[in-house]
Order: sequence, then C-alpha cells, then structure tokens
Amino acid sequence: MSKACCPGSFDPMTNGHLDIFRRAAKLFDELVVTVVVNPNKQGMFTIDERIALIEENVADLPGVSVERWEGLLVDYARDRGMACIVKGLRNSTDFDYELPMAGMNQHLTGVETAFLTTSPQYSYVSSSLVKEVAKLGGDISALIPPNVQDAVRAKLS
Ligand code: COD
Repeated sequence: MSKACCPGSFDPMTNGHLDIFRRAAKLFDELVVTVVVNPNKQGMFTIDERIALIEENVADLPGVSVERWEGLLVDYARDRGMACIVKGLRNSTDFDYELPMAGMNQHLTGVETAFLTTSPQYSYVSSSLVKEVAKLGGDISALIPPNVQDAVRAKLS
C-alpha cells in the first residue's frame, strides 16, 4: 500500500493546496495532509482551526486524512512508512526553497520528495497573499474554499 504526505503550514489552505491534495490523492492509496507546527511563527489560524478547515474540504477524497506534526518531517514520514513527501511547485522560488530540503530529507532517511507543478490558474495563489488581499478588502472568493472564506472574514471582523 503506497502512502505519502502533503506537508505545509496551510495558514489557511487555498484552492492551490486543494488542487495538489486532489491530484496527489490519485497517486497514492493513502495521503495524509500534514499541518506542520512552527512554534516560532504565530499564524492567523491555530493548528486545530487549520486542520478543521482542511478536513471539511477533503472529506470527499478517498484515502485522505489530516494530521499535525511538530519536528523533523522525515522522522514522521519514515515512522509511518510513507513512500514520499509531496510538495507543490509554483515557480523557481518554490523550487530553490524546496530542492535543498528534498536533498536533505533524502540524505537523512532516504524518504523521497515528489513535486507536482501547480495548475496554472493557481500559480499566483499563496496563503500569505490571500491574507493580505483579504485584510485590504479585496475579493478572495476565487482563491480559497467557501468555509475558509468565512473563517478569514470572521478573523478579520
Ligand atoms: N499551487 C501549488 N502548490 C502550492 C500552492 C499553489 N498555489 N501554494 C502552496 N503550494 C505548495 C507549497 O509549495 C508547499 O509545497 C505546500 O503547498 C505547502 O505550502 P504552505 O505555504 O502552506 O507551507 P510552507 O511552504 O510554509 O511549508 C513548509 C514546510 C512546513 C512544509 C517545511 O518548512 C517543512 O517541511 N518543515 C518541516 C520541518 C523540517 O523537517 N525541517 C527540515 C527540512 S530539511
């Protein structure tokens, strides 16, 4: 049985993330969306809130679950028998950031990283830009799922 994880901060999840989850879910028997805890970074959403928002959006995807993790990601992946870590790539900046991590992760445990290129309509979508646009009163309705829109609005009100 093939198993992989899609890690990220997901603060909050976007339609770009959801597209990667859907596509990755077709490639593995089990896919875990892993919300990685960064204790040094205060997000807009708590980890539990991020998990709940993702769970509502992946409920219809067979074999997909959501978990949290704090620590070295490859320990998590190796201990759960995951074949690889799946990441999304939007541009050369993502690539430059991800490539050394993929190399280090491979070195540490042999866990591989697979990259899925972004769907073009999401190539400019990021959690940070969505939050910035929302704070400045812009329309984010095409960028994040409806439950995330409601949650962002509630945070900003
Ligand atoms: N289209 C496609 N992919 C996208 C899009 C989009 N529109 N938006 C984001 N993505 C991809 C990102 O490239 C990333 O792969 C993933 O989705 C998650 O994105 P974010 O922004 O929520 O998450 P990041 O980039 O903040 O997450 C970084 C991690 C937490 C995954 C990373 O820091 C990590 O693996 N940390 C674990 C700690 C560890 O093991 N450190 C040692 C590394 S060697």
